[in-house]
Amino acid sequence: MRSYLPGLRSSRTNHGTGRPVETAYDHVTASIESSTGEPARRPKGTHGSTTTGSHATNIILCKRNTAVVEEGVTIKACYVGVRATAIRCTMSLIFNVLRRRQIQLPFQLSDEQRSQYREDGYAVLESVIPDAVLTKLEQSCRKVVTNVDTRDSTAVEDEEPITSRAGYFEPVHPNQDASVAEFSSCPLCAGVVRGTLGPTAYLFLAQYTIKAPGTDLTFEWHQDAAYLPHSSSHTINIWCALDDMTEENGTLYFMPNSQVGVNTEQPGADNGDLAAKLKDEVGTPFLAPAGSIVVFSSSVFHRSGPNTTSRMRRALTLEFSQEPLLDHETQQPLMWAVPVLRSGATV
Ligand SMILES: O=C(O)CCC(=O)C(=O)O
Repeated sequence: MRSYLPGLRSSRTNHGTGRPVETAYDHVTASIESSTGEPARRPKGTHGSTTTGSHATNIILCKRNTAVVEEGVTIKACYVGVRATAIRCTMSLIFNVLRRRQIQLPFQLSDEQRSQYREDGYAVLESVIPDAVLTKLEQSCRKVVTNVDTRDSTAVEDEEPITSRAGYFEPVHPNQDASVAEFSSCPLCAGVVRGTLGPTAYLFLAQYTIKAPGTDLTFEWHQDAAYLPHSSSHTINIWCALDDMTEENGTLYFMPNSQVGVNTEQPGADNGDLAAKLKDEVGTPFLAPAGSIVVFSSSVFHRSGPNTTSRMRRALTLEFSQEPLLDHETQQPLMWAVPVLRSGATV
């Protein structure tokens, strides 16, 4: 009779005595008894059933390393149960390892993404953030919103608490947020940074950029680099969609191949952003599901529209530089300088 588990011997007669044999195996033991307390017998011609007429067969996982098996009684039912459990455990183990590995595996931009970044100044990576990671970031984002709302509800401005916000632009330092810390140094981010910025990188800002439902909060055409006039360092923005990004909810738009020079002399727009000459241009929208990333050079022109939907539009932006951003006069850091990559390896 064939064995159903490695190391498990099937029932058999003790040669010579004709008595049941003790069958030892590694992980489980089983005794099969009928409901009368008598050892269960498999009717001739049947194979491995757990019930035999009125004799319900109980399978009991009991003492380790010993199974008393009546001559001629199959323990196939037991094998099947144990096998199913073993398969379930193994599958769950493999699944968990793979799920964790998804973000632990080295990540590289594809050739297409590299050339899009080189030519257009930005590259789109659709649905690259694993679901489990996305869930953690959403939770972290929700916590930030709750904290801000709590702060606002107790703050007094002109004697009145702030009751509504058009948007939230809240920095989240990795030292204060484990999900952001984990994500900003994960192989996915490291791969994107390496493929765009190079082998040495510092995180100088991480923030949630959230547009409240039904707000006309917009950002006119601008270059992020225009806000870093003291730096000549190449910088990038890894903009991560926590929600599906659509034209209706205020996604980003890019002006491809506009990453030429940085004009810090642009006049300020109403909302304080630096407006560009591109004022009447629409640009190319970033339309992608939650869990997607658009990585862009800080000198490419981009803008974003209003959120006309009934739901928040949430993103996490991570900004990296090739070297710490220092004030030229004081040599003091202008922003954070969290080392992320050194000689191509994560710090
Ligand atoms: O999130 C947005 O809508 C605008 C963000 C932006 O323009 C930026 O991060 O530079």
